[in-house]
Amino acid sequence: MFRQRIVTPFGKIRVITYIYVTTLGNMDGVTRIGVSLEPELLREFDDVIMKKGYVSRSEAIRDLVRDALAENEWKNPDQYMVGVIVMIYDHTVGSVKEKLITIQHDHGRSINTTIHVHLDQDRCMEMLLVSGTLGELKKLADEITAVKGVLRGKLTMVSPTTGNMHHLGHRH
Ligand code: NI
Repeated sequence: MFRQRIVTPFGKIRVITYIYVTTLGNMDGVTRIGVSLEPELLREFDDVIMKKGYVSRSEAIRDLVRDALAENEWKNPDQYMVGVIVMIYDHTVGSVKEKLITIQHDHGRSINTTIHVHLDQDRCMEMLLVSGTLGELKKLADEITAVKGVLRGKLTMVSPTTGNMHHLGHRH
């Protein structure tokens, strides 16, 4: 039995959980393992993976493990990445629009395209197609999500060399 820390991509449930894993056997080229979880955590997990359309827990856990391993690859801030920043903001809050435009001009060379959608009377969704180093893109996403009035921000990056995908989410 060993302890494995897995970072889940499901923002609303516990982000970090400890799963105790026991090897049960090795058949058909896969190793079967047993996972012990608190009942409440398992209920939340089942709920989320059902809504996401997973047909089995194994498939969901495999994706979590792949995400955790891919995340581990991206410790190099100089790694070139392409991605998208999605944000929801309330344009009636203070000077949110001016602040967001200033930040975007400061990072102009990392931003290829922006798409703006007016969601309702107050809320806007904006998507930025970005490319640059991991460090630059994280800094840009952090600056955006720190602006008062930005309700939700998410950076999704793809490594062009491996095709691995990486998410960084923020909620205020
Ligand atoms: Ni708008």
